[in-house]
Amino acid sequence: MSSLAIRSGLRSSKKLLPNLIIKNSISQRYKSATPVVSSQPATASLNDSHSHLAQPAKSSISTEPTSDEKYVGMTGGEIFHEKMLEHGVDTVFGYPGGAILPVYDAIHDSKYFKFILPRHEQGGGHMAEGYAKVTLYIYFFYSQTIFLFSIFAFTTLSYISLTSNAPYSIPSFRGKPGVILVTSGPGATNVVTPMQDALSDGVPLIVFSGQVPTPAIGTDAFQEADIVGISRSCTKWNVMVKDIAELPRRIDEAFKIATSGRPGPVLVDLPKNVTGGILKSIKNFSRANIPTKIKNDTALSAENNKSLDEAARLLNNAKRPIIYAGNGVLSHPDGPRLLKEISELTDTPVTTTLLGLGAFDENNERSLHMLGMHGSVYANLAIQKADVILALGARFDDRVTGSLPHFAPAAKEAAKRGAGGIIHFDILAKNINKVVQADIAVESDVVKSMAGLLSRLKKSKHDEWISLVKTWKAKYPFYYEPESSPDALLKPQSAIVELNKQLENRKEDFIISTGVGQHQMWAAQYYRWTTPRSFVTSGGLGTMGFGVPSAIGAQIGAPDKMVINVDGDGSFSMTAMEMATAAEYKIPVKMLLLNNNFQGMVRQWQDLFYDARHSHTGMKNPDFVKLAESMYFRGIRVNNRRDLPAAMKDFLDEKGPVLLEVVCDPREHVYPMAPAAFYNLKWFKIMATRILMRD
Ligand SMILES: Cc1ncc(C[n+]2csc(CCOP(=O)(O)OP(=O)(O)O)c2C)c(N)n1
Ligand SMILES: [Mg+2]
Repeated sequence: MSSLAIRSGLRSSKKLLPNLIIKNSISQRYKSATPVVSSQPATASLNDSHSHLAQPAKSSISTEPTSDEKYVGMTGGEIFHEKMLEHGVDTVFGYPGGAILPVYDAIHDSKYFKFILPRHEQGGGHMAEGYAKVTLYIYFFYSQTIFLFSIFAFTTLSYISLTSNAPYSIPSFRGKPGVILVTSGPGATNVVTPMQDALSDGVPLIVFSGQVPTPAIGTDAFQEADIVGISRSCTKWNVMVKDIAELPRRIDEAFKIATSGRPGPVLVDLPKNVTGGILKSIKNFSRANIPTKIKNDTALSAENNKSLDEAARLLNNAKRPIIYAGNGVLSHPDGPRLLKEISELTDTPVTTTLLGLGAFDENNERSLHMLGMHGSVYANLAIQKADVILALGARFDDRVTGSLPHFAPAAKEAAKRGAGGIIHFDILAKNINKVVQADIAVESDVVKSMAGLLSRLKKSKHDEWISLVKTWKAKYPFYYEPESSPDALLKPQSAIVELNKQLENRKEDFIISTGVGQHQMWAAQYYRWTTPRSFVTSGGLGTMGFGVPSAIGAQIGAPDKMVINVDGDGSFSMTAMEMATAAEYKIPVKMLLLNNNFQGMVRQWQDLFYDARHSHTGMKNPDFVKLAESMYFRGIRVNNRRDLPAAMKDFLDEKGPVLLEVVCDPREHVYPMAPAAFYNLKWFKIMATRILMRD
């Protein structure tokens, strides 16, 4: 019998028969449906290179009954539904299909959560990521029932967690995970990109995928894909639930693993006979043998404390220190505060990665803004000249370091004399010494390590160093050549400058998402980032198409903020259809579309390194205003300097979903730029001088 027939049989009989009889009949049908095949995938995959998970303790199997008994008599779909309530899930993104129908039936008209149906599973996955990226603070303050109690608990727990060696494991501090529920085969494979994106950027994402019934696995059944195998390298952990008795604990593990350590994606594969079957008894799947012992990465070990002593000694004696802060600083509400305190106490300038933007107020005089390939000249000069580099929750991505032999020569030289070096705090062992050899490493929760460091630091002043850095800041600002006249074709940078100007003093009310390309870099460069978790962007993977859906997810996660997606025409076109999702659910996101009618970033590389041969990078775009209007957005277009301020104001004042298309010059390049192979001090000076000379 086809799955559809089973489904319609269920619907018609449901009216007549008691619930339990229907459930039993379904599970009987599954039992006799297909021959049993012996080749079954591994039960759980601990994808260790991405995670903190210790191997299972083999001897710890226990037969003690667990609280799972309360699920006896429920279908797998119903257990899933109850688990969402238990884990405080308020939004599920997803797309149905045959293999996941028992779950969809169980969540029909759920009172527990909102359901968002995207137009493509990739869109749903990025929505879930956008939601997860902004919910760290929101969850705590808005989802808990008693606001005042939350403040009290927050203060107390922060104090305990940061002043003692006791591990703190409050999921809200890690952000709420994004949850997505998809069907088997193409539904599941469409989420591969969001999973890899979440893995690259440390985003807690939980994917529940339907699967063909267990007896059919390995038979090339309709819509069968080995998603456990496919997703092994793009998840922290994945599992196929082969017995309904395992389901409750597997769902619990998924939440725990996605949100602990360095957050990341997990996948739980749900065969249809498991979700459609009924839990009759809980068997011996006790929680004691769960192969997911989370390493205690939040406590500072004796070894960590020794390293912190050494790190403090280097910083206290530094002549030219710099802090290089990444996404890890944003993993806890206290991260940005501690960063500011460390910077102020030790008079140390701070540069951030792309994903670290917002961790440090960029209007602070010690801010050096973003570093790396398209980072500021002054941040890159400072990191090259610094004698002590304190890397906080950042992983020395190649877009940051450029050519490794040329990276941080002064710190490396100081380390040889015992008078400086590179200090690296990271929660993930894999990130330490992966790219750059650290002189001192603290493998632990970054924010906890920062608190430990702060207590060891003494007040210092670096007048000479700070004044040198300020000279660079004045000499090599982010710069572009403005339009030659008010009617000339707009420069894309002008749109970001105008946005920044109009949002001045109210940045905390806004979240910006982006696609990938030049527009993303200009947003990073010309918007002054002041607020933690206000930037939602695809960093490690650089996923075009991320902007539209992640903005929708962010708007759901942070309903009191206004979310603006700064996008490029190429990236936007990949997932623009999700605007229909926004319209359907009345999500008032804004799209600021920088339309250069080109894959601008690739064109830039073709201009610079391929004699300006624009091989397949130009695009004949649709009429974006009409496209927006067809999906119930308001559409506005601007193409000159004179009209930009009024158009931007109109765009920002609009209460409903709106798109502002900024038609702009395709010839612009993102500067500064340090191509990976030539990244050294000399190159930067040449580049910066060239930019200034154009003026
Ligand atoms: C899914 C995906 N495919 C290809 C790329 C390679 N890529 C990086 S930037 C870019 C062009 C982006 O064009 P657009 O979105 O219009 O942004 P612009 O650079 O013009 O601002 C491409 C093709 C990518 N990052 N992601
Ligand atoms: Mg473009």
